[in-house]
Amino acid sequence: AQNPVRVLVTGAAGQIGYALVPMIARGVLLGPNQPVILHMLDIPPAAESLNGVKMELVDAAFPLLKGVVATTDVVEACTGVNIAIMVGGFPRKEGMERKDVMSKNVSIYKAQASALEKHAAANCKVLVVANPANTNALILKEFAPSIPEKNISCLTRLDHNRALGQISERLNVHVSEIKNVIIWGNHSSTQYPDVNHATVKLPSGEEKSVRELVADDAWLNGEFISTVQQRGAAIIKARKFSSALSAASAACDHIRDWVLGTPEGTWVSMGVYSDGSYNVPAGLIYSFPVTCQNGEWSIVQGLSVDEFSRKKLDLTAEELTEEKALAYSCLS
Ligand code: NAX
Repeated sequence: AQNPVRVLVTGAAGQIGYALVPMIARGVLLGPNQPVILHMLDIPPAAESLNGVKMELVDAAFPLLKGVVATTDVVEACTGVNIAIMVGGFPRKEGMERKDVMSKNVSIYKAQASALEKHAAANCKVLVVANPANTNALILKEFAPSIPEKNISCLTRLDHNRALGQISERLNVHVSEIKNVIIWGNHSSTQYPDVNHATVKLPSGEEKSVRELVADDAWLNGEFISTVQQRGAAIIKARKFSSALSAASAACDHIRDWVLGTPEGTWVSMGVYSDGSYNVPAGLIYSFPVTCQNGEWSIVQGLSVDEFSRKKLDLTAEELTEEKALAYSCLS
């Protein structure tokens, strides 16, 4: 039998946590043959509720789940973990200044970066889900200098999946037949969902471009983009709570593809450390199209970027540059 993999979920007593931990325990994250030990972290006010989640995990009798650590101690939570999914953070509350929210999250991610650096397993892979996801991941990277930047990422897969979902509904084709959409930039309303390289596999086996099949540039350049950008708000309006099951599912997709690889000819979107590809400023955590192999992502190179797209790539980069400056101003 394979050795269990230790998976940390922070904010595990929250909404996404509640949807995510059973997926992990069922093998959705790393496949049906990989045993896991769950490490769940939350803060003291949520300790009792966290313990309730642990009780339910015990009661679910998952065959792959070899242990559960539920704690409010960040060192205990981080010790020996191979994968860290950072869902815990400080939410923006009505009337709060952006800077105050940023400041809270900067101090959380600074502390958790140090704990991961000191106590996680070598080569631990980190996924930041909590908002502002790109900038929280950047702070984590800065304060965990011994964790390679290749191992730190943020979640834009939900946005990627939302884009696939919109195209699927529009063309009435199954989502699994569509590939190679891209989310560029920030996990925020400035993100750019790009279908210029996306294709659909037709029943004949032939691949056709999404732009050709949709045959409505006004929709693709307008409503499609804003629907994906605003989908989080639409879910809140409908459900009175923010997306949780789709966020948890996307986090599993992100880690599974990173660890087990993307299918040949297919890319996915991940927020990763920019090396200056596509003239995105280096040193931001920015969502790019990536392929994964042997546990490592690489940015897909050489895709054409038209003038319309260029403006959108730059706009979301500008927002991230501002967020970075705001985060740094919270450090001093
Ligand atoms: P909840 O408020 O339900 O859960 C957050 C949990 O984090 C709470 O249990 C809280 O006690 C805990 N927490 C707070 N500070 C902590 C700390 N220092 N250490 C450990 N745990 C801590 O929020 P939920 O709906 O689960 O969303 C979690 C985060 O995901 C939010 O920041 C949210 O904005 C973000 N999202 C990101 C998405 C993405 O695609 N990147 C999409 C979904 C979601 O909106």
